Amino acid sequence: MPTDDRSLTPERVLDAYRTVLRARALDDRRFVLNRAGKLAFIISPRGHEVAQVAAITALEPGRDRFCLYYRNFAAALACGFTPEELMLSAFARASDPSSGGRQTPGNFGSRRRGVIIGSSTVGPQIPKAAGIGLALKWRGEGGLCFVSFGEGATSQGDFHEGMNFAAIHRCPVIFFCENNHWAISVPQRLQVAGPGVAERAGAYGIPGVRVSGDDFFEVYRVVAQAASRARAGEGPTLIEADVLRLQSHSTDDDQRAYRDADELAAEAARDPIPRMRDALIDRGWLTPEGDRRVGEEVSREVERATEAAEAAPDPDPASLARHVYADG
Ligand SMILES: Cc1ncc(C[n+]2csc(CCOP(=O)(O)OP(=O)(O)O)c2C)c(N)n1
Repeated sequence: MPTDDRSLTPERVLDAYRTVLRARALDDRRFVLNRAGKLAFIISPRGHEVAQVAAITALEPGRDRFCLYYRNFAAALACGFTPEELMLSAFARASDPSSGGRQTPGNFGSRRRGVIIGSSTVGPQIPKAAGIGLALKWRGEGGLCFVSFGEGATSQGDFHEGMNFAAIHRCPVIFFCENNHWAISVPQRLQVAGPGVAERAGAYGIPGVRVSGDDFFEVYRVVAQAASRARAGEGPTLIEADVLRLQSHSTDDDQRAYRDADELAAEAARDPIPRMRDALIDRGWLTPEGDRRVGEEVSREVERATEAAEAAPDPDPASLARHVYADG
């Protein structure tokens, strides 16, 4: 596996950029559909997209396992979920591949993509990932488990249990904390004691790395390095990606009620997507005209995905107890 950005071809990065734009455009559409009363509830990845897609780009969907959390909409796209599949989940349709419309959207699951479905509870994917990492180590096929969560989750016991277990058994796990500095309305200073999350790795004797989540190339680099360590049998790494929460916690929340208006405006001006676009233009990998074309293609994809998902049938009420009780 690559350990630096030299192996990132322009094609791979442009593909990742398209995924980032797809995530943003789909999410914007989901927001409008929610306000129109067509979708019950969604959690936005706005501000996290670049970090999420960069991380998954450094890994191997199909070989690796992914324990994603509810804000990982862009990561799910990078793992191979299609726009239509994610819209089916948003509309809670029968053909939603994650749960047949049973879970809240944001609980991503796909056996063939190695994405292990979670729940909306904060934290339990973390010890689960440690166990999956141990199983992958025993299998000896070089796969690893990537697990993501917010900084709020690091004050749960699950975080410490998962880190401790994975460190003791040198499990091939990447702990990826997306620190947006807010857990709903609770700021980091009331949630995370000490200077931050990355420092906590030292207590378990594993590397802890802090990275700017708006820098595609840096996030790719640190995740690729953590992957190399994991595949070489050197154990887990904790990565803390500093990101912005550019949208309220969920569509049921309004962050203007508890966040400073100037701070929100300043963060909106630091949107990571234009930064990624500019980096690609600077490298000569993208032109403004090419950017416009990708944007238009993505808009058409969103149209098609929305129409298909809206027209898809709801789950059959007779199947309500399926996967809850044994059939028959
Ligand atoms: C165990 C548990 N406690 C509380 C909640 C309610 N809850 C849902 S999301 C959330 C905030 C988590 O914040 P963070 O981990 O920082 O992730 P973010 O949503 O900011 O990405 C809380 C408290 C929950 N779902 N599960």
